[in-house]
Amino acid sequence: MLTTLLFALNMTTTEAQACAMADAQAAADAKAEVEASEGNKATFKVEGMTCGGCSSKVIAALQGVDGVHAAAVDYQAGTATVAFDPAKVDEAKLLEAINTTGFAGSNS
Ligand SMILES: [Cu+2]
Repeated sequence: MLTTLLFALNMTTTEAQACAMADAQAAADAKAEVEASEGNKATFKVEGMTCGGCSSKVIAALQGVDGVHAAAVDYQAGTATVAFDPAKVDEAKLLEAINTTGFAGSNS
């Protein structure tokens, strides 16, 4: 409910929409970089994100995990894509890191 309200407020100005488009492009670029990185790749669903601040929080949590090479988060699509070393970290640990941010991560 709060999430819906915040999203509605966020979309009340044209400036916010222009930013949303730029954010979507930045997220797509970051995702392409992750997919080009070394290691295993995994994409998770992340629920509840509403802005670039939210995605930054999730990216920081993932990058703080030992074995993570790169992480890209798209708050509009509600996804996190991670490149990681499977010898150091697994998908369960990555989900745990996402969940420490307060957003609900799950296998997509
Ligand atoms: Cu946010």
